[in-house]
Amino acid sequence: MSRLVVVSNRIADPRKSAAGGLAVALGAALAETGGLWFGTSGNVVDGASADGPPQLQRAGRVTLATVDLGREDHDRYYRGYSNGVLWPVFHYRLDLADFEAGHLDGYRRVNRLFAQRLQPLLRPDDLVWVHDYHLIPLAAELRALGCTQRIGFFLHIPVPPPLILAAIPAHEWLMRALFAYDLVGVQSQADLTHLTRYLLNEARAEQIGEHVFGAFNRQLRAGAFPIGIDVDEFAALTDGAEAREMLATLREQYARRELLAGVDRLDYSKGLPQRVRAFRHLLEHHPDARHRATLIQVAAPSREDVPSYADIRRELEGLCGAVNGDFGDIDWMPVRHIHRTVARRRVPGLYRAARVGLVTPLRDGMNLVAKEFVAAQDPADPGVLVLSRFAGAAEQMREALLVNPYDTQATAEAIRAALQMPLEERRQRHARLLEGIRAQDVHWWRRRFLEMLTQGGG
Ligand code: GDG
Repeated sequence: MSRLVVVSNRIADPRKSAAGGLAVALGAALAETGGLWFGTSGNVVDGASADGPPQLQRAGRVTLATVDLGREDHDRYYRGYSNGVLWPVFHYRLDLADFEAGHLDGYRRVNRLFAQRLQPLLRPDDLVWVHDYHLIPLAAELRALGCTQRIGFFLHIPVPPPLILAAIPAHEWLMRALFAYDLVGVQSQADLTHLTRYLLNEARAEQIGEHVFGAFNRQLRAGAFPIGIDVDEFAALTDGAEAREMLATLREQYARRELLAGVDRLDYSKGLPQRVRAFRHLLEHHPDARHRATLIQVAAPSREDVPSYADIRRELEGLCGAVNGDFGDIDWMPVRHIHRTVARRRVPGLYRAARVGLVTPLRDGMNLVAKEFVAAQDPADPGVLVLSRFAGAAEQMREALLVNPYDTQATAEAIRAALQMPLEERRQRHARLLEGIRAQDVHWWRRRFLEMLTQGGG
């Protein structure tokens, strides 16, 4: 069996309890093959990026290799290009993209630096798996250094329609770089359709087989690999002391009320203002919900050095404040907006206490919160998931109440339907959803991707 090498912008120690499901899943695959995980350390150093080989650290059978980035490299590659250009454009937000040329230079430079530091660590029969939009050109840089290993790429965020991609000034260069990979994985069928159309119409690739494309003297295979969660790990977390304590506290505090819960990074793609407006609409038009329904919205701080993130925070705070001011009472606060990261071990307690889980992004690659919410429910008395049709997860989770988050009234009606849903229907929907997320969990995702990468086609 080939050694697995995972490359991502940040690495997480799979043994640490703060590590999320993805780190756990990749950690298991890495441990099986005595693998290597390569990425930035998260330390930003003054001046230039660190010279010399990466820092190596053992984590059980896994080797963690990290590089420190210099301030300017970090700013241009991470904040400027990855999160100031690629993130907004891939989430259909051309209006938020800042196409400053210096950002692209930094992005190229850091990808080259990654390749230079990684290449000496690679063995000829390694299987290399690169993650996400920060590292699109990495395989091209590795190939330029002579690497012939099989290299796969998985994009965690959506692929927008071709004409949106084509607005990126260097889109030809960026998308051409995909041909250095043997396999490119995306989250959903919609993403795969957009990618295919881009490759055929914009990159003028030739279609060689189903999802196999030829251009620039290379072949590229693409596929949809919807990511899942580790359902058992999440169930164990739900059963843990901290989640139980959270659940007990919320049940006591909200004994006579019904909770709606949202847990997101504070990101404009997550549709948080739209969600609060829908909740406001509910309170405005259905007075019976007043004094009864309470929305707890955890909005974990994220990318605070990118200006559009500061804007969304202010907008959300304004909306929540107005709902509380207009509808709240001495003994009832309609919205609790928590701008803090809640400990991972407590999160399932909040999910389980909620009658309704609100997952209403404007665009999302997959959205793991939707799956975690389902995994955390009590099958005998489960909460209802209200899910945006624009989350990748909506392709799989058809038994959720699917909504268009731009449609305030319809979203408010779906929340109302969720609050009023009879027990039997809640159980049936939950059972089907749980079956789905179990069958297509994170291990299934990882196995399918790696099997296809191993089999070839490139
Ligand atoms: C990208 C894609 C795709 C959130 N708040 C807190 C917290 N979280 C955890 C959730 C969940 C994770 O963060 C968020 O995952 P998502 O999938 O919702 O979203 P992104 O971070 O945008 O991830 C996305 C994903 O990659 C995987 O491919 O699904 O579409 O955008 O696990 O629970 N965790 C803790 N405290 C919080 O306050 N501990």
